[in-house]
Amino acid sequence: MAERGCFLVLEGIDGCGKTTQLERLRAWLPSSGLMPPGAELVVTREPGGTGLGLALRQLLLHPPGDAAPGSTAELLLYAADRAQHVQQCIAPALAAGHWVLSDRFSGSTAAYQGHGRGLPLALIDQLAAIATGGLRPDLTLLLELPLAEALRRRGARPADRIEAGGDAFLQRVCAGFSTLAHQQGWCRIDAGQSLEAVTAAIQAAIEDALAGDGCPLAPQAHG
Ligand code: Z5A
Repeated sequence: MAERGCFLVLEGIDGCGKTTQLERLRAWLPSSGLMPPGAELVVTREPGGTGLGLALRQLLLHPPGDAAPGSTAELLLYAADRAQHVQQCIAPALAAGHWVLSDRFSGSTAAYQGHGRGLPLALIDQLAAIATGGLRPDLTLLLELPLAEALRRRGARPADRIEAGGDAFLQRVCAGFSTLAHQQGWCRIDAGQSLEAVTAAIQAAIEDALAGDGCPLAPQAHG
């Protein structure tokens, strides 16, 4: 039976550069020498890593007419997306020995719905345990960027429903991510550097984390 694969997550406010760096990791990781022979890299995202998730993503970010969810319904929809994502995509890939790289995971719910919307973090933790079955990333990398720079990078692109929450909301999310990184031991990356420097910092952080024993399996990650 294959050894369980490694689960890596990128987190951060929108516009911090996750998508750009995810594509660079997609190219680099398989040739990095870190992945065992035969292991494939599954690159995915939340919301929207499954068929159900794509439908939920549309409802969450671009709801039609008066279909915008309130904050509790929003929390539950993100949890539903995650439950399906773990069950259908992440857990089977890890069990087969493949590596999974996800653009966002439970940390985003704690940051946006917890710190941003003000929903109770204890409730969010309980819901995360249900949605993930106890699965946690082996390594979470937070791309930290001041909100003003993230907004500048977003430029004239139209805001989705979450982005349209306003600067005070996004500032709470931004500060929440830093608090979570501190509390949960995430790896913090200065995303305000040049593209090349951010890429180098991410690669070095992954190599450091995986040095020696290979994938640093979190004890809770076997649930
Ligand atoms: N959400 C939630 O509320 N709760 C949850 O549990 C989950 C999610 C899972 C998903 O949005 C939304 O759902 C998100 C949180 C919420 N909404 N908000 N706000 P998404 O998946 O559509 O998108 P996103 O995750 O928010 O990210 P994004 O908008 O795609 O941006 P990004 O991936 O972080 O950045 P990027 O596209 O790679 O880069 C942005 C621009 O900056 C682009 O022009 C790049 O070329 C440029 N860039 C990137 N890096 C650099 C550097 N280093 N220097 C200069 N310019 C750069």
